[in-house]
Amino acid sequence: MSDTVLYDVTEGLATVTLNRPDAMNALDTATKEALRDGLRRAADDPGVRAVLLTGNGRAFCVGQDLKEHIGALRDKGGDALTTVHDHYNPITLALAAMPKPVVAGVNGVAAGAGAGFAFAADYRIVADTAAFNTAFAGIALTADSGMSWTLPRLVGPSRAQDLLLFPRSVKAPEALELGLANRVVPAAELADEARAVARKLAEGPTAAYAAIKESLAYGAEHSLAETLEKEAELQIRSGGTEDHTIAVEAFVAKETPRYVGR
Ligand code: T3D
Repeated sequence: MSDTVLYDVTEGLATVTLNRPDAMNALDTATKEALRDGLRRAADDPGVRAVLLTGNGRAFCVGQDLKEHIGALRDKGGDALTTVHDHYNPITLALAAMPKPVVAGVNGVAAGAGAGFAFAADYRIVADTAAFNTAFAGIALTADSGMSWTLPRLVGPSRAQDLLLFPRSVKAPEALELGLANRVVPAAELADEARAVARKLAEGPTAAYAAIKESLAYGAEHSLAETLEKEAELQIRSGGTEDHTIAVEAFVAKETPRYVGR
């Protein structure tokens, strides 16, 4: 793992931290590769039951490192034209299709692909000093990192058009109002609160969470009748987990369930 992305697993929670604070966690090639590989590792590790994605320093992530990018554009080399396929798409898919919950602890500004990654997470807890900025049109690019899919689903098509055509920094209170943030907390409390939310999910019924993610993604693309069939299939799978029996036994006994994550 590169030192620009830190990876830690503690008690079932994988914390993936973007660690280029002096560059506002801009995504150079090494960072994109390490982030992609770290998220895949978290997805494949059965010991990981939730993922927290956050950043060190004053930014969450300002997207593509434009200082690296301009060199690649001028030289007609580097990964300027291939990075969406090689990095942004796999990272976004790893987040969205992660078979366990992903919390974005948005410690500061999230711009371009950085905002796209936060939007692909399942829960966004946001520092009151943070902001989201789609940024793409500001450098004559279209949306990537899944933003054409996630943003209209979060805020509706009209607001998505506005935010993509006229990029601006949407500060935390407005982000909460629009549905870009699930929760806003004082900046000094962001790290602890984000860890607490992610830890609570890591102690939860992992397989049911995976089924909920699958069901929501399916429902977004299919008819009600098809979604009912999918729900039935996923409910049979969820009902067969050890965690379901543990939960019902605990309910009947008026105890707190201790989930095993399968
Ligand atoms: O082919 C492809 O690569 C496609 C891939 C696309 C993926 C993308 O993510 S495209 C979008 C790239 N990101 C942006 O366009 C965002 C650019 N940044 C901004 O608009 C603003 O910096 C922010 C709104 C994010 C924050 O504004 P503010 O006022 O808080 O900070 P600032 O003063 O603008 O920036 C502080 C420093 O960070 C500054 O460096 P300096 O002057 O102190 O040396 C600035 O240049 C640097 N910085 C900010 N964003 C980036 C960056 N450096 C490199 N890459 C950046 N993306």
